[in-house]
Amino acid sequence: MDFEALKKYSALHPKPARLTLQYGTAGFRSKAEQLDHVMFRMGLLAALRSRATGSTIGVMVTASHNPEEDNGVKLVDPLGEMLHPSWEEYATQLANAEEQDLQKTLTEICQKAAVNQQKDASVFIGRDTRPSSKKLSQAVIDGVSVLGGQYHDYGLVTTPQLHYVVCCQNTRGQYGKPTLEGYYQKLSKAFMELIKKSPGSGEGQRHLKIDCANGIGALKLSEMQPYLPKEVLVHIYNDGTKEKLNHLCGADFVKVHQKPPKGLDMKPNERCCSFDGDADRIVYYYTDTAGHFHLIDGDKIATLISIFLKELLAKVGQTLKMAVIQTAYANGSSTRYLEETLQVPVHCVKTGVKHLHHKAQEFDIGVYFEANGHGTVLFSKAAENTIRQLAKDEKDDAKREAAKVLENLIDLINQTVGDAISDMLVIEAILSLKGLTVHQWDAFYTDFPNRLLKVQVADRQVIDTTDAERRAVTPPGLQEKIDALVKKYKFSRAFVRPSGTEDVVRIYAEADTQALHIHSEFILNSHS
Ligand code: NG1
Ligand code: ZN
Repeated sequence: MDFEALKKYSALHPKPARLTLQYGTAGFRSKAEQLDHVMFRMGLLAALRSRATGSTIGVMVTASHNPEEDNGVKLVDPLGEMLHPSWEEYATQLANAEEQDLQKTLTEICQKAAVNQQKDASVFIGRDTRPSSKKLSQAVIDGVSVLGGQYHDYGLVTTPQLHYVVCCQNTRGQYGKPTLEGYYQKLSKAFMELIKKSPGSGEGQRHLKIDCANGIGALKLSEMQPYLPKEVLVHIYNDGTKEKLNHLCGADFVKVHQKPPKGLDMKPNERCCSFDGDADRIVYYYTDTAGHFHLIDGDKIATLISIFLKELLAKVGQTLKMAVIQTAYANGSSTRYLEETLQVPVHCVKTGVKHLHHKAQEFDIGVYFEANGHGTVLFSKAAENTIRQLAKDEKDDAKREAAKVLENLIDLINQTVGDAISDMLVIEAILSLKGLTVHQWDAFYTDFPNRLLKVQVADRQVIDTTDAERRAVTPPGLQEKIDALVKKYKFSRAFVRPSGTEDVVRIYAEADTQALHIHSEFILNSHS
C-alpha cells in the first residue's frame, strides 16, 4: 500500500468531523453532501474485498427511493449478492475512521480479513441519475485507483444491472455477457420465447404504462425498447426530464400512499406499474370503472409467479421443493392464500433483501418478495440443470414444452437481486400466457386493510425484536400492550420495529376490516 498517495488522496475527500454513519440494510444512505469521504473509502474497501475474494466487486452509487438530495452506496459481492455481513462491519469502521486513523484501520481490515495485497483488484462501478451521483462515483474511482485496483465505470445503470454484470464477470460468462447489451439480449430473447406460446399471440399489442419515478429506469427501458417485440408496447411516464426523482411518484410513493403517482394518466382497468428510483422495485396497479384505486404489491407478484411455477412443475412432473419467502410486512391475506389455497410453504424472515435472498437459497426454487415490490426467484443449480436437461431431452412433448417455459423463465429472471425491468417482463409474460387481466390477477385474494406508519423517537434502538421482527422483546411491557389490542380483532396483527434505513420506528397493523382497524399510534404513544 502506498501510504503517501493514500494520505494525499484522502485529503481530497475529507471526512466531516464527528460524522458517523452506518452500513445499514441498504448500505450507506445520507444527504449527498455528507458522502464524499464515504465513497472514496468504499472505493478502498471494494479494492480490498476484490483482493480477498479474488473476484470483481461492484459499487453502486444510489439512494433508491429516497429524495433526490440524498445519496448512498452499496457494495456488490462476487455472485451479485449483497456484501457479506462481516464486511459490513469493516465498511462502517472505514467510513467512520478519523483521517489520522485511516491507514491503521485499513491495515487492521487487511489483517482480519487476510487480504493478500499482492493480488489484482477489479471493481465495477455504477450510478443512478441523481445530480450528485457522478461526482460521488468519481470519489469511488479515486479510492479504487489509489490502492492500485482496476475499475470499469458502467456509468448510468440500474442497481440490478450492476449486480448482473458483476455476476456475469465472476462466472466467466456463464450467467451472460457482462455488458448492458448482453443484459438486454438475454432478457429479450427469453421474453420473446415465452410470449410466443401465449394464446393471444399475434392478436394485437399489449400496452403497459410505466411510471419510472423520474429515475434511471426510464433511460434503461428506452435503451431496451428496440430489443423488445413489437407486440409489447411500454409507455414511459415520469422519465426525469421534467420533474424531480421520486417526487410524488415511484414504487415507494405508490405503495406507501396507496394512490397513483403524479404524472401518469390512468384510464379504468389499464395496467400500470411503478419502478423505484434505481429500478430494483416494482408495484402494479389500476383503477376500476368506479374510479377505485387497486394496488398490486410484491405479495401479489409473488403469488402470481408462484401459481405459474406450481402449474409448470406439475406439468413437468418434478418434485422440486418450492417456497415463498416473505417479511413481517407481507399482507396476512397473501400468506393465508399461499399456504392454504396454493399449498406452498411460506417462510418469514427479517426485513432486508439479504435475509430473503439467503433463505430462498435453501430451496430448489425460492420465490422472495418484499411487500414493497423488491423481489426475485432463485433456482438452485441442481434444479436449473434438471430443467435444462428436460427441456432438451424429455420425450413427452407436454413435459418438454413445460420445461422449456421454465428454462426461459430462468433466463428472464435476474437471480442476483430484485429487478424492476426483469420482474415486469416476467409478470407481462405470465399474464399473457395465462390470459389474465389485471383485475383477475388482483382478485386472487383481497388484502387485509393495513397501515404502515413511521414515528420518530429519541432512541429507536430501545426496541429489540424477535421472531422475524414480529415481536418486541424490549422495552418491557410493549409487546403485552400490542397483544392486548390485537386480540380484540379478527385476523389482526401488529408489530413495531426500528427501521434499518431511517431514524424512525415503523409501526404496522392489519385486520380483516377497515372499521376494526387498530390505531397503531396508540400502541406507541401509550408506551412513551
Ligand atoms: P427499513 O427502513 O429497515 O424498514 C426499508 C424497507 C425494506 C427494504 C429496505 C432497503 C419497508 C417497510 N422497509 O427498510 O423493505 O426495502 O428499506 O431499501 O418497506
Ligand atoms: Zn431501490
